[in-house]
Amino acid sequence: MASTIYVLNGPNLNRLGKREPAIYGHTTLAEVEAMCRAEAGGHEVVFHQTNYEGQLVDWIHEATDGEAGGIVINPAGLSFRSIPLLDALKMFGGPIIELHISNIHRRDPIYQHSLVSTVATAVIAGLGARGYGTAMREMRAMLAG
Ligand code: DHK
Repeated sequence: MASTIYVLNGPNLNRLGKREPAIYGHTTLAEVEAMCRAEAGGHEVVFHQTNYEGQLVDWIHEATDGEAGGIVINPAGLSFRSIPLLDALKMFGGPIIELHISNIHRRDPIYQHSLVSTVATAVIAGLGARGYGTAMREMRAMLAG
């Protein structure tokens, strides 16, 4: 049976589509979820979004304990300062793709250093919401070995 891919989204991403569309576009989170499921290639997808750091940590523990194949994560604002999130990801044994809709390296300095990038297998930033589809395709390739 194909392994499970966790797609996890951090704070404020529930507002996609109406949140700073000049930066994040007009695609809604529901449309992002549909894109991820369409690109899953037979893998089960567990798709979540939360505005709470501890909930994200709990889902990473769930993925770890459940031996999920891989994690695609947009940590949003938690990318830059969350040690608990970083520590949880360090316990996950599979590939991790960090995703940012915007190119964080062209933004304000507070957005330019992601702690999550220190444990991510790969980082996608700046492709807009399409980056989720890219991440799913690359995760499939990683899991196919
Ligand atoms: C999303 C957020 O909510 C911001 O806090 C990050 C990221 C960028 C994104 O581009 O998806 O800085």
